[in-house]
This record gives sequence, C-alpha cells and structure tokens, in this order.
Amino acid sequence: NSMTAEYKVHGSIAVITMSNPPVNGLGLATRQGIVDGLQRANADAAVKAIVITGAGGAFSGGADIKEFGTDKSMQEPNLHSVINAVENSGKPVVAAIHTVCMGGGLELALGCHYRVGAPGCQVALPEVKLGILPGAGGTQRLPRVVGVEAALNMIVSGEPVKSEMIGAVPGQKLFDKMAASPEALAEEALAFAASIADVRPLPLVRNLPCKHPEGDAYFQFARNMVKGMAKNFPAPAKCVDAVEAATKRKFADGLAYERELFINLMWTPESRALRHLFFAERAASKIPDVPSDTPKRDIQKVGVIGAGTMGGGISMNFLNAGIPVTILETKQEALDRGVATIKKNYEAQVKKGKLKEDKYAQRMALLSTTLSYDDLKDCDLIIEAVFEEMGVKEAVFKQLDAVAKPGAILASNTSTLDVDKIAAFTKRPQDVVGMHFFSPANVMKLLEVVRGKETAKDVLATVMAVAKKIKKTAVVSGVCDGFIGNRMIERYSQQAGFLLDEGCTPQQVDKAIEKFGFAMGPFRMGDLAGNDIGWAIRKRRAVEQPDMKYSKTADLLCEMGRFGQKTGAGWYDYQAGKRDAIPSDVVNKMIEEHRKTLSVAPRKVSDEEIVQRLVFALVNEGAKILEEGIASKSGDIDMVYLTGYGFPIHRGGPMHYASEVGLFNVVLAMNRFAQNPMDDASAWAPAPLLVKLAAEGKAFQ
Ligand code: 3H9
Repeated sequence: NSMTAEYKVHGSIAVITMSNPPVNGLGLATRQGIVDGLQRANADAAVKAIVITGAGGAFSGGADIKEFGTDKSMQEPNLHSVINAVENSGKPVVAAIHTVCMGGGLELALGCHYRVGAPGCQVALPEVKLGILPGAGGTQRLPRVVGVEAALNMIVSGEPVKSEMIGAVPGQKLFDKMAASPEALAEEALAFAASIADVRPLPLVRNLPCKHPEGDAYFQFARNMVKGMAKNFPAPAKCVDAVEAATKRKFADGLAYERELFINLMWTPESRALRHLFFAERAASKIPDVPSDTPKRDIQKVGVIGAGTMGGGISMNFLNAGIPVTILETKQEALDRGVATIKKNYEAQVKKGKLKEDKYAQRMALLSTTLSYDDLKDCDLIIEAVFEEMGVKEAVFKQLDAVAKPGAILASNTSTLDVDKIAAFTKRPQDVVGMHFFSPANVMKLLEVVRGKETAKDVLATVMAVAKKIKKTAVVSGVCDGFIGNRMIERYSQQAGFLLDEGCTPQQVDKAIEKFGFAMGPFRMGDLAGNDIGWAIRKRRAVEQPDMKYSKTADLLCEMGRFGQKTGAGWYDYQAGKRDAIPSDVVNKMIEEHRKTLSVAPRKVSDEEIVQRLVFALVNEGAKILEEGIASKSGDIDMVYLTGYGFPIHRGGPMHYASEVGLFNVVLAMNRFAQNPMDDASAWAPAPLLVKLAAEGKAFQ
C-alpha cells in the first residue's frame, strides 16, 4: 500500500482508495499509488473488477495545485498516464464518486469505464479559476457525457454542479448509476462493479460521439459571451477553443490540442496570479502564533455603535448571517435614519430578485435599536463605528468597559487610529481588537483585523472565525497608522499628487492605472469616497509628521468645496444623479495655476511611468510593512489590495506583481524615481528587505 492510495480486495472486486488529505489531490505519490493498484488488480486472477474512490471528505479535488510549477507535476506517471492506465485496464474500472469531484479528479473519473455517483457531490472543472483549462482530457470527455453546451458552461464558469442534478438529466452519461445516499455508495459501487464485471467490450467515454447541431453559430456566440466576461484573462476563450476541438477533431487530436493550450496557459502571468490568490486567500486566515485549535468565544449577539453608513453596513453582515444585532446611537433620529437605510438596501435587493421577502423579514426581525449602553450588556461582540477621532473613541470605549459583560470582544472599526491607545481606555485591553470594514461594508469582501499588542489569541481566533461566518476575507494587521491598506494607499496618493504637479491631468492618471486594470483610478476613487476624508487625515498628520511631502492640489481642491460626488464636484464635474466623471476645466486650471506657483514647466509623463510610480509606491511601503511585522506574509498584503482596493486580480496583488516584474527591476526604478526633484526621494529609498531580496534574485514569499 502506498501512503497516499490504499489497495484492498473485497471478494472479486479490488478497491483503490485515494488517500491524500485534505482533498485527495492527485500528487505524484497518489498517481503512482493508482497505477500500482491497477497493475496489482490486473495481475490478480481473483479480481474481476476495480473500484476507484477517495478517502475522507472528497473523491478528489483534482491535480495537486502545490505541485504546479515544480518538476513533480510533470513527473511520470503524470495524470495522462494514469488515465491511460485506467482506460487500458483489462478489467473494468468503476469510479465511486462522492463529496468533491473536481478538476483532475473528474478527468480521472471520466477515464473510468463506469461511474457511480453519490448524491450531494460537487462536480466541477474549476481549472479556469486558476487561469488554466482542464488538461487531462476534461474538455474532450465532459462534452461527450453531458452534452456540448452543459460541458462548456461548466468549463468556462468553473462552477460546481450537484451530482444529483446531473444524474437526473435524461440521456446524461456521466453517472451510470446514482447511489441512494452517500453512506450507501461504497456498497452500491461494489455491487455495480460485480454486475458489470464480465461485460465486454469495456465502454470508453472517448468512443462516444461529440457533436453540436449548430456548432459554428454556437461557438461564435460562446466566444462573444466569454470575451465580454473575462477581458483580462486568456483561459476562458481557450476553453471555448478546446471544447470546439472536441466537436471537430478526432479524439486523440483534440486531446493533444487541449494539452498544448493547458501548458501555454500554465505559464501565463494571469494563471500565476490566480494560483497565488488561491493559496494567499487560504493562508490569510492562518495566524502564525495562533494555532488552528485555539478555543473560540461564542458569538451569539452583536452590538454596533453608530448607525451611520459604516455601522449600518456592518450590521447587515451579521443580520445576513442570522446573528442578532443591536445598534446604539445617541439620538433617535440617527437610529431611525440608520434603520431606514438598512431597509432601503434590503428592499433594493428584494426588487432585483436577489433577496426573498421572507428572508428580508427574518433579517429585520434580528435587528433591534437602543439609545442606552445598558442594552449592550449581553452582547458577545461589540463593534464601534463612530466618528474617527480619538476623543470620541475614548468616550465610547470607557462606556463599553463599564457595561459589557466579562469576555465580550470590544472591536473598533477605526481605519487609522492607534488600537493600543483605544484598548488602554478600558481595563480589558486583551479583549480589544480592530475590525476595519471597508465601505460599503455590506458589499466589500475585505476585513482588516487589527491586532493590538495585548489582544488575546482567542479573541483573534474568534474574530477570524466570525469573519468567515459573515463571508469576509480577513487579513491580520499589526498596529500602525493606517494599518496595511491605508498606510500603503497614502504613498500611492502621494504619487498621484506629484504626477499632477509634474504635468498630468487627473483623467490621464486615472486612465493609465485603469488600463493597468484597477477598477478605479485615484482621483475617481477620491471623488467616490469623499476628498474631505483625506483632507482631515492630512491635517492631523501635518502635526504628527510635519515633514511629509505632498502635492498641495488635494488641499486646494477641498478649499474649493469640491469634496467629490456627494457635493456634485470633485476632481471631476458631475451631473445631478449621475456618476460619470466629466473632466473639469476649473480643476485643470487650478492644477496649472498651482504648477506656476511652483515654477514648474509641465512635462509629458508616460502611462508606463504613471503605473510604475503608483504601483511601486505601494510595493515599497508594503515591503516596510512586511519587514516591521505589521503583515506576517506578503500574500496578506496582496489579499488586502485585491479584496479592498480594486487592485487588478489578474496581476495578483502589488507584492506578487513586483515579483513578476523582478525585484531587481523594481529597485532600479525606485532609484530612478528618487532622482526626480519633484518627487519625495525619502519615500523611494527602497525598503531594506526589498534590496536584500533583489540582490539575492528572490521574490516575495
Ligand atoms: C487540475 O486538476 C489540473 C488538471 O486539469 C490537469 C492536470 C494535468 N491541490 O478550499 P479549502 C487544499 S487543477 C492541493 O479551504 P473547502 C487547500 O489548499 C486543480 N491542495 O476547503 C486547503 O489547504 P490548507 C483543479 C488543495 O472545503 C485545503 O485543501 N481543482 C487542492 O472550502 C482546504 O481547502 C481545483 O481547482 C488541490 N487541488 O473547499 C479545486 N484543493 O488547509 C480547488 C484544495 O493547507 N479547490 N486544497 O489551507 C477547491 O475548490 C476547494 O478547495 C474545495 C474544498 C472545494 C476542494
């Protein structure tokens, strides 16, 4: 028995059980184990048929993604050879499929002569989500068993389909039999194998026909759809090509074509970015010194202080997850306004058909409001979302300390303030933590969990679990001004300002970075978020960090009262009720005038320089954040930017992108930017970590 695939014989049936936790990924040892099992079974005269299944909570989650990019992924027996060995087995092979059957796991099953499925199994070819396509025959075999359109849909979307749904489709050939229940699968698969043990010839999916009656029109249509959906990713269009090949070429040629597309996609930066994202997302929830078995506090009831935009959005997350919320405000009008906004948001969802009436009613029933801190005394978690000023936070936390029950977690939604100071307002700093939501808090995926120096480990473990429950991507940050996200964005905004001073218009800067893939450039973003917010922060910093260099244009803009969309004017002009950013003569004139006061002759700045300065400014600050231990891994920084700041997914986050460009090149560019007298040379001094990695020819890990 190999460590990762078990072999047992039950009567005349051999059972090969993939056993490679957590999801029976088809790593080298598992692949070898399957091939060994097939050989053993074929050599044993007492064996009449073979069943392949998976141990634990999966049939198989597919190829072992951790092997990608290493020698092991291609090492023999590769998945193709395994599937060949299955197809060429002289004795019938039956896949017994349950829980998870994805990617290479499904491709393996499709190579088997028969398939018995358990209900409740998620069946998918999710490779497209990793920027590749199924590379072991999935694009050629799936259309032959579920039809061309259903197969293409599954391959292009990567989304799972429930086994019982496929099993119920008349004419489908994916499952030869559906077991009555997951528990009955093993027995029914054995019985099925015994029933077909002597049937010859052995059926092969590759021999089934693959046709679409209106092929040309259908594939043209599919291509158009895909082009609109996935403009930054090459894989979806290649999925269409591969499935089309299944309908037009001989099986072996289609398979070779799929292989070629698969290998080419594997080497694209888009696929590397998505694979990085897959692991970074899972790693973010793990905190190095907080073991996964750390006991968690029970969170049954949540209090939210503040019924403003943030407080309301935060509350909705918990209501959506079925957790009761009490919102506290100082005035009844504020409470009424807050509740009305929550209702309005839900009603919009109901209108769009995204939320059922009864669900809406259930959620509202979980919401209560109060003007008295006393009503928060049985809350397990209380999140403060009041005005961003230390004095206001002090008053709130002192009150909370007085009323909250022992063990309640006291969280602040502060985006820049010192969580340790806030914790010190209480006699229980171990129970205080930052929970920095992003606006709109009911929509944005990111949650920065700010770990104070005294925050208890079980508080962190609890907050990470709560984040998962309310479907957020939580990333832990240490305490510093702005935490991970806003501290970095500061440097990005600083560069955006200098670019104006040097000769750019806001629209040129926005266009360049939007072409790079950002959802929104810095100036459109400022107009959306409100330019007055940055103004207030700069005023505070002017006291704390008086030597920090900034373009004055942002202050001049605010002095003109142009706070953004909410005042109908910001870096751009806006028409009433519309969000289109219209270049503003007034603003461009203000920028020109300001240049004159600086005695600067405008120069033409290339789009490439704009993108490099904005992105590398993030990278340098990110490297410092990593070095200081504010973030525990570079993937955490990428997750913050991908889920909270609209950084383009196909670039994999700022740190991953820098590694793609090559850290040596990044340092060179920083040194060049530091020579620019209009810029802030000190900001471009490369972080020592960056210099070290660049010198060693390494990437961020
Ligand atoms: C492929 O098959 C290529 C072929 O077409 C061609 C080859 C020639 N490999 O998501 P979770 C780990 S491409 C290695 O939190 P869930 C994951 O890292 C592959 N590891 O759990 C995590 O580890 P850790 C196509 C894997 O219950 C742990 O499992 N397949 C793999 O929410 C738990 O993961 C896919 O793209 C893997 N394939 O969801 C499937 N899969 O605990 C991708 C998972 O150390 N996977 N891990 O952080 C999924 O969609 C989900 O993980 C799954 C479970 C639904 C399986």
